[in-house]
Amino acid sequence: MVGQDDFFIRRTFTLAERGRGSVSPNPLVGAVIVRNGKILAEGWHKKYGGHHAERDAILKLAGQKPIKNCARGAVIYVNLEPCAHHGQTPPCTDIIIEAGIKKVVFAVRDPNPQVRKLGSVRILKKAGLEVVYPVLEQEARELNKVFFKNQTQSLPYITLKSAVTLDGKIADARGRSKWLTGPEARAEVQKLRLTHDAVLVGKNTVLQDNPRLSIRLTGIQKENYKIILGARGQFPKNTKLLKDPLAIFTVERDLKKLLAGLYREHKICSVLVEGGAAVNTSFLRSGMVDEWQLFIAPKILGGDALPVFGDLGIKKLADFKHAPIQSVQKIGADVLLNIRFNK
Ligand code: AOF
Ligand code: ZN
Repeated sequence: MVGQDDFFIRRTFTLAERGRGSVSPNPLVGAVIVRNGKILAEGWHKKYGGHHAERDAILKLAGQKPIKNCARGAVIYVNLEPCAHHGQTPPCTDIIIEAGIKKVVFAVRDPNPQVRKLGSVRILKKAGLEVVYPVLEQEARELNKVFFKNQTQSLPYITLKSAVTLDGKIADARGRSKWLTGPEARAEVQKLRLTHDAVLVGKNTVLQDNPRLSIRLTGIQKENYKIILGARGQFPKNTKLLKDPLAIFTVERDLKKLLAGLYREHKICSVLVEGGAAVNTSFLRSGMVDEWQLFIAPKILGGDALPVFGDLGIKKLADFKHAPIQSVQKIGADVLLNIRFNK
């Protein structure tokens, strides 16, 4: 049987999802207010700078009436520890206490150092509230995997995306790669671009394909940063990315420094690395890749075709790189493996 806590925390995950695409660099957060097993109000963080989920739910419940004791004796469920700091919005702990809530159930501690140092749990307990955590912690971390990476390492979350043949090739001997995977898989790549703040490619990809790296999904206006590992001057005049105001050309050799700068200076919270082989190799070697979205086409090229990775410095079998598979999905005629390196 699913316990009540699990049930309502799962509901907060669903509500939190509604903010996807508009709350970054903030986390996805949902909240549910419950009394006697019945939901009184639901809320979620809708956009960056807007009300936090807890406040959204409490304001809905209060309606025209005063906030004071509007949720007397109720339980609030949240997928993240309520904040106690003054950011762009006042502390959630204040409004939770004011609303007369008696118990707070949350999924996972907030990794934000500002929140941590104030200690929401202590504040809530001191005000006489019961506090329960963690609940479904792994799922809650997964939901906000980008936020957790950002807050704990001051780095963007890195997803490597590759499309390969069954024998691990990304292009023929002359570098031609259009198209290995089918239309369904390519549509999936568009979705990946949408859920990341930036797309990153190496200079060979730009010279070879002259890509736009834009998001081509009907009804979507969002434009992403494009990071190109190469100096502007290295590309011919007709290079499409030269005209893109969101294109960042860079010759930074230290990947970690580059990524830290993108996070610090441009608030780029997640980067989709789209190859080619040289970029794939240096990212994998650097240990910076969190996730690998590997599309496998039912094709074989053999021989001189270009492999997805070059030399990784691995000399013997025992030194192989671990690449644990999180999920397997059939997409059209292709297969998508989701691989997690840093879990
Ligand atoms: C919550 N509920 O719905 C969210 C929280 O600048 P602010 O005021 O929006 O604060 C941002 C920080 O607050 C963010 O880094 C994270 O630690 C927390 N986000 N907390 O209690 C929410 N979005
Ligand atoms: Zn808050």
